[in-house]
Amino acid sequence: MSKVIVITGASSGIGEATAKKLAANGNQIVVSARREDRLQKLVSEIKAVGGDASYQVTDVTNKSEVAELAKFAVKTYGKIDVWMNNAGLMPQSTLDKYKIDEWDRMIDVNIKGVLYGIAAALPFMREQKSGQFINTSSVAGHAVHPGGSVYSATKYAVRVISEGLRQEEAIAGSNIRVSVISPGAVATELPDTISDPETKKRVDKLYADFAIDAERVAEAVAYAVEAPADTAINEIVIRPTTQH
Ligand code: NJP
Repeated sequence: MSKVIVITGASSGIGEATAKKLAANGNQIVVSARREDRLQKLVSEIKAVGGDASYQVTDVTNKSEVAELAKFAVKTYGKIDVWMNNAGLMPQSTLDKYKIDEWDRMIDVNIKGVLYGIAAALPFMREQKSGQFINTSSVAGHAVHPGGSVYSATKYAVRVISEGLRQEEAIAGSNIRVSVISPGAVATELPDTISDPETKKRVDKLYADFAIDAERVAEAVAYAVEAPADTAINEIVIRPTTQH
């Protein structure tokens, strides 16, 4: 059955690939991010192959805009079946580089953006007595490496918030599922956010050596979305076979 699926951070990478995959599977997709030209192009591409998609420009660090995104989805398609909190950035560096603005930015987008998404969509899902959150974490939400402390902290937070939400909704009997997608290296624009030259060089090499395509992650998301309603796929960790 067709689902209404909202995706943040859909202007590139994993979000874009997931929008295309879920649209191809017959769902109605609302894509959002800050770059309107990318969103317009994506919606045109989906429609060109017979899919159904709309976009709304949204900065996930702005809670009013995130609330408006949920209202837009309900106004356009009548409900929200799935909300994918996917927007994120990864300006990694060692702590002694004191990139405090980048720490703030990661906390604002990767953690607060997810919380704003939950606050925006949960009331509609509670009302419907059904729904699903897909929150993009990372293998960095399972382990920390030098240069990745703040990014990892944000991705651990996504897993903790997701698990708390899962337990709360299970107790509430709201029929709302929570799924975490934790990718390893995926070939996207994510490393472009790294401003520290040393870290950039290391991450670029790692991605050149073994990053997998975003379509692989999109297939994992589709699996979680398409699982029977009585079954919650709570986390999928997906990484290149050769990533250690
Ligand atoms: O990266 P990229 P991915 N408000 O850079 C958006 C996680 N992950 O697809 O606003 C709203 O192509 C940005 O859109 P725009 C990662 O942490 C990835 O890899 O137009 N949106 C773009 O659409 C992240 O959570 C890997 O600039 C904002 C999107 O975010 C998720 O996967 C590994 C925004 C980023 O797309 C998707 O990232 C891993 C804002 N303020 C976890 N700021 C990997 N690729 O290897 C950014 O473990 N965006």
